[in-house]
Amino acid sequence: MTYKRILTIQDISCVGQCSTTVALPVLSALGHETCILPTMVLSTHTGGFGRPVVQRLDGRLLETAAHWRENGIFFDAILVGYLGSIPAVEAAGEILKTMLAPGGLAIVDPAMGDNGRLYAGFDGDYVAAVGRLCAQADILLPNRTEAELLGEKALAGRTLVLTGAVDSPGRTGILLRTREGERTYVHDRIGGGFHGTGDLFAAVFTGVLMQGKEAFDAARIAADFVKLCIENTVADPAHWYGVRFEPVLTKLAEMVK
Ligand code: PXL
Repeated sequence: MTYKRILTIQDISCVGQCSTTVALPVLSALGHETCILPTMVLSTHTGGFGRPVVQRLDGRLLETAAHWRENGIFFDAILVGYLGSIPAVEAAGEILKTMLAPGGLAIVDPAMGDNGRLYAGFDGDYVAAVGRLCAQADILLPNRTEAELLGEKALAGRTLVLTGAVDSPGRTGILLRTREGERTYVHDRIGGGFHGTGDLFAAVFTGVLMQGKEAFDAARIAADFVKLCIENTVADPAHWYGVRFEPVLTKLAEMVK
C-alpha cells in the first residue's frame, strides 16, 4: 500500500461535516499521513445555521509553512478546499508553489458556491482570487456553479473533474477532462443535495488517486462513496446539514480494492 503525506488546506467548521472534519478522517482511512492547515475556524459551516462565530487564522499560514520547510517537511499532494478569505487564498497559492515534494500534486477544489450561488460572504474579488489559485493546480475539482463562476480561462489546461456535470431527472454524474479527452460517469441521484458532499468527493478522490489509481477510477469511487453516504443520511430529516459518512467509512477501503 502506498503511504503518502498529504496536506489539506481548508477551514475547520466545528459542526457541520464539511471541509477539514471530512478530509482528515477520509484521507487517514485511505491510509495516508494527513496534515492539516486550517485557514479559519467557524462554529458551523455557513449553510443554514445562521451567522457562525468565526476565528480567522490567515495571518499565520505562511509562517506555519516556513516552519515545515525548516524541518524539511514537504507534501506528496496538497488538497485545497474552502479557504474563507482572500489572504488565505493567496497564502494557499504560495504554499502550492513552495511545499510540494518533487512530483507532488496540487489539487484544488475551488469551493465557493453551489446551486447557482456563491456561499455567504464571498464576492467577485474572492472569485477572482480563487481563479488565480486555479491556475496553479494540476487537478481542479469544481462543481457546476464553480466552473461557471471561474469560466473556461481558469479551467483550461489542467485535469478537470467536474461534479454535477450530468443533470437529468433522477441522475447525476461527473465529467473527467484531461489532455486525452473526456469521460463521464453517470449514476442515480439521491436526495436534493447535501452540504459537504463536494468536500467529501474531493477527499476521497485525492486519497484514492494517491494510492496510485487512475483519475477516472478515483472519481468514480468518490462519486459512489458520496452516493452511499447520502443513502445513509436521507432517512434522517434531522440530519439536514451534512452527510453521515462515519458509519460507512470502513466500506470505503473495500470500494478501493
Ligand atoms: O462545504 C463547503 C464549505 C466549507 N466550509 C464552510 C462552508 C462551506 C459551504 O457552505 O460554509 C465554512
